[in-house]
Amino acid sequence: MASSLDTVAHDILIGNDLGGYTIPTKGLYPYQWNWDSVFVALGFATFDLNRAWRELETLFEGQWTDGMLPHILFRKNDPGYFPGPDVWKTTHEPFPTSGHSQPPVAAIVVRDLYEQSPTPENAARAKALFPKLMAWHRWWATYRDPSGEGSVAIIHPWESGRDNLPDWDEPLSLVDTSGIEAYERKDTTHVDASVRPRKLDYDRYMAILQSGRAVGWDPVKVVENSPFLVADPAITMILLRANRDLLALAASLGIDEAKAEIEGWIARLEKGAASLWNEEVQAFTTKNLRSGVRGAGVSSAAFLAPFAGVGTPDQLAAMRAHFDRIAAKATFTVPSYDPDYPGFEPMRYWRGPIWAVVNYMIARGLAESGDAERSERVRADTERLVALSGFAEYFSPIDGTGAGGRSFSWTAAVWLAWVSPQRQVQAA
Ligand code: 9WN
Repeated sequence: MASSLDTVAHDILIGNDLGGYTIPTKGLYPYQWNWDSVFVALGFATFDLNRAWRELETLFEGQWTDGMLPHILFRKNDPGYFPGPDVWKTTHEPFPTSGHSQPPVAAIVVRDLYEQSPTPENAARAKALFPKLMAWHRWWATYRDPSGEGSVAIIHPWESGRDNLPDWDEPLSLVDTSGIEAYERKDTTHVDASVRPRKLDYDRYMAILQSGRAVGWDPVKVVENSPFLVADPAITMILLRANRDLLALAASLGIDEAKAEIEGWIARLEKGAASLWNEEVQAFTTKNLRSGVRGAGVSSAAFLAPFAGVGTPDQLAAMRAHFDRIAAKATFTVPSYDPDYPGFEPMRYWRGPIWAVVNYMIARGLAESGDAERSERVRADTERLVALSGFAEYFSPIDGTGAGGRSFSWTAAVWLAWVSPQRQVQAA
């Protein structure tokens, strides 16, 4: 029997469904977001597989002709969010979007949906999405790893999905904000400013946005012109994992002609991920491609190595040691940033708080690599967090306080798909 939290999670998804697409939460985020929608599809798949496919299909309506899948789809204007379509000034039709992407988790979930029920109808839906996924992954390979070295770069902290991570502080400090237009934030009218990025961060976010807009969002010029260009281990590992799933999907669907290209991407990304190993930190960390400076602390990305299938035995042992140290210190796992690092802030967005979707990917990788114990620790912690603070956007790893938006779609979705004790019974 479904628990009351299962019912609440179900009702959150239904309540945030605006008709074929789902917003992350009312008020704070009134549009369709890229990786949110993908996790939302996983949640819908637990009770309405047709609706789950629909979420992904509507998401790809935002895809650009160059293959890029934007981080926000502005289907109708909502003055409650900043920066909206009038600021981004992109030219996508039939509705505007933002100008850069977000973590490429879609192929992972398309494979999940298809394998959940490999009927001819679902094969047709997966086949229709397949070339769109190829185009998006090709866009990453072409424009965000132009040197072919394999690590994938982002041009904006928003593109990472981990917006104010301490690792962005150094690259952001090099961004000149003297030419930014006057602007008014809306996020802090919805939630407390102490749990959101600081004003200085927003000024820099706006300067980078303006640098992309100035070159008409041309994918080559955006990279040349951006004052921020950082190789991100999380994006690199997620894309690697997504390519592994895309390859498996191609095999199940009998799409042989894609095989060699995807295998080429995988080989490149394996090298790229390996190049982000930071010997000093004993973890995979960011690399500022403008200054060469490496991220100096352990972020949640470090624990995505098993999910991506990367890391030598020694590197994975170091990862487990970091996990155990952090798990002993924090009450709940996995903080977005190391609590032993000076930049750690338990309530401020991506500088410490726990995000259920990141926990999902970390735990899935740990389980797949045979580490049932740590995987279960992450799941059980996520269950305790939701039981304590509801379906919040994120949670303090120290005392479990919920923060940011409430009735949050992806928290509800991963509850249904993974955290719920009922789900564990079904999976057993
Ligand atoms: C900017 C929607 C999104 C998530 C991101 C998260 C937050 C947006 C913002 O909300 O970012 O994209 O305005 O703060 O950082 O990961 O996709 O839930």
